[in-house]
Amino acid sequence: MMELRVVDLEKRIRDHLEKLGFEIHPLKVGWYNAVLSPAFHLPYLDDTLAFVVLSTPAMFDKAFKPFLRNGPLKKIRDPVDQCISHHLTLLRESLADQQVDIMYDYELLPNRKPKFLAQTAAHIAGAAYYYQRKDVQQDPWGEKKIYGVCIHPRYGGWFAIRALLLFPGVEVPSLLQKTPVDCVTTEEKRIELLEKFNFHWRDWSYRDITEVKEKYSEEQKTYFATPPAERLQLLTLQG
Ligand code: GSH
Repeated sequence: MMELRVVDLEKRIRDHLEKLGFEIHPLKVGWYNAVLSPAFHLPYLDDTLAFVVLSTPAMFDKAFKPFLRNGPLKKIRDPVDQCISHHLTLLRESLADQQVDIMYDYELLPNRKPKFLAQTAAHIAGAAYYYQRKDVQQDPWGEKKIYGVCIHPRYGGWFAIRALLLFPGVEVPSLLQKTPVDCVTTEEKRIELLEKFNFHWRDWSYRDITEVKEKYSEEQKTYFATPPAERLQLLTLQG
């Protein structure tokens, strides 16, 4: 019974979000909590079902531009964030029989910590490998603070982690954990990736560390490279 319900639930979420250019990956809260210090633990039972939600390059045309076309352009302060919360709210409404908690990547707790660690969640769910300093053996960075970065097997760095969906009423003790595809395998490439991400992130070259199947269009690149206040005037919203 339980398993069928979960398969059905996953299919409903997938059907709703994939056509909008999102990707979902299931995980158990216990897997996530197990790799983090207590300060970051999510207060759910270990077997609780969750999904990490990614936006793929297609989200821009399939969800974002239609969202802008249908809304009152001038009043929107955070169009990207609002587009995503709009669609996840609709999803939640379509799952009216389920309790769903949604945490967005842009949400902070009162102590300024993020509500959830998006890259850890993506790695643990098998969605995208989270490359960190500890994945490099001969570390050349001394005292410097080095941030890690997720790389997706299809989209390289051309995607974003947007949210975590949690189902407090649904426990999935037998969910199988997938390991993320390790697509940056050599020591040299991993060093190059972390160097690009930490010291040259503005040129976005880290996103092309692997061969990608699909990436942002020129229009989408220009959009995200432009300061938020000047973005909307860039877009051609017909069609
Ligand atoms: N808060 C603003 C909005 O909602 O429009 C800005 C949103 C924004 O630009 N977010 C970045 C993003 O989506 C940071 S996650 N970038 C896409 C990417 O880096 O791939």
